[in-house]
Amino acid sequence: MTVEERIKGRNVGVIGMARSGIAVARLTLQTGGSPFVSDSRSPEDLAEPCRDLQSAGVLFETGGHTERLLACDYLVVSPGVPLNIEIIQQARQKGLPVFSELEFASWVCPGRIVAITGSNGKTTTTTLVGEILTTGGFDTHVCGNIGRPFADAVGCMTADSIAVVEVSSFQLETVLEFKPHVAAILNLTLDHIDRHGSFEAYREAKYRITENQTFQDVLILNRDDSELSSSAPSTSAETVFFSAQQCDNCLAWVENNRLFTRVGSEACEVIKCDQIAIKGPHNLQNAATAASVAVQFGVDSATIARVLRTFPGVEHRLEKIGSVAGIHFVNDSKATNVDSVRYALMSIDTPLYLIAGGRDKEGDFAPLIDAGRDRVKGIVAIGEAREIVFAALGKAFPVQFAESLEEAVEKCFELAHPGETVLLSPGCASFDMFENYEHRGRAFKAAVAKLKNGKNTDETVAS
Ligand code: UMA
Ligand code: ADP
Repeated sequence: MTVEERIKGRNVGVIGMARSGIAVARLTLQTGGSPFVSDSRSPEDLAEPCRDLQSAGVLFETGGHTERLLACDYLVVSPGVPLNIEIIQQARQKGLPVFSELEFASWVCPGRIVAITGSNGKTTTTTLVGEILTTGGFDTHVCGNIGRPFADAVGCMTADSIAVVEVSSFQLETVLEFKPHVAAILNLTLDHIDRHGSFEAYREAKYRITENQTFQDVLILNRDDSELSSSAPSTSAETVFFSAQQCDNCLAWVENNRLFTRVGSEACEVIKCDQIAIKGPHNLQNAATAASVAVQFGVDSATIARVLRTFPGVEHRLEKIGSVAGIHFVNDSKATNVDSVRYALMSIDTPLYLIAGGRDKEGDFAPLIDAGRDRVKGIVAIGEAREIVFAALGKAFPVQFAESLEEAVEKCFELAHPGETVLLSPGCASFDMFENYEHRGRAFKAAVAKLKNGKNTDETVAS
């Protein structure tokens, strides 16, 4: 079916009036369809999007989802909307198709699609791939779960453009024909159990990234990830691997502390690992993924190396925010699951004090004992999960509690010595104490800035 047939003249029911829903409504209008947007929040909460939709002449409802949605030709759901809500169940009973914003936007996308998923590293790798392809001369559009909806980006693309789409399990749950030219799965560890119910269901959603790929497409997998190696997705795509270790049949790998890619039958040295600006073993995997994607588009090693040398990483991911009285502070607020904390501990090479906790996501903190044995001098646990952190790690490390993030920062500052690090890497969601992880990261930086002002030193702290 052509895009025209799918959208033009169709009544498109859109669930969710935040970024994705608004972008889907706009794209529907641009493509000649009639959107109807529905949101469970009150009109007071949605004053701004309501105004925008009204001025664009889009029909909408607030305060709940009604049968008006069931009169549409199909529904497009925002990623944050769980699929078990009543209106979606009713739609399915009625035989009404339900698609994700990702699926819908892909119908309209005129260019090639690179889709990147995984439990951790999506935003870092998506941003890095975007930088490399842009530097390589491509008209590149970074979008998706990273913040700018894919449905927003497709309107700015041409047949020569490349969409680099960060893709979440929520978006993949309701794809039908979504078919990336290049897909990458970085890793798979426990996350989002509250939405998917089990690790298996979460993995199944992630693996849908490749279900429509054909032999002309490429699937890039992490050779070092035990889950991806032991239960790889079944696919028709050409499957290639990357590794942060020596690997004979990988497309990108690390050998003698250098990153290599294979171009044809040739091994090409890209860069010495210590020249890569983003640090830590996980970022080596992200760099190898990005190099693997770049090779698909013929980007040369010098261009890849140029970007890897300067790419500073993304805010709230192992972000060095400065030092006070010789004590270093690192903001890793985006570490919302335990595996990202494990990598954070492996990435810092000084003794450290860890601030962890928040809203529990049923992660098992026990792997942090081995990862932190040589470096963690103490832990300050915060938020709803602090007793869980204590129960899991209290026998291995000294654990204290703090009532607030600011108090946690002060406690760590009292404990730490010059040359040591205070690391915020919570391993939990932020919603018990903050609006989101960015808010938590900003609160951490503000607490550190306050320390700095109290100390009246010349040292710098980013805000
Ligand atoms: N809503 C309903 N009915 C419901 C539930 C929610 O109407 O039953 C409404 C809410 O009232 C709200 C809207 O749906 O108005 C929220 O939709 P949304 O959460 O999908 O919000 P968007 O702004 O569209 O953000 C989404 C992604 N959000 C989620 O997946 C939760 C953003 O990822 C993404 O950046 C954005 O689309 C653009 O593509 C965020 C995220 O947290 C960053 N992702 C998760 C993660 O990274 O771990 C997967
Ligand atoms: P995502 O978008 O998947 O959440 P981010 O790039 O935002 O990934 O990073 C989230 C957290 O995971 C940060 O704490 C970061 O340091 C860590 N991280 C980044 N890349 C990886 C990786 N490849 N494996 C494990 N952890 C990672």
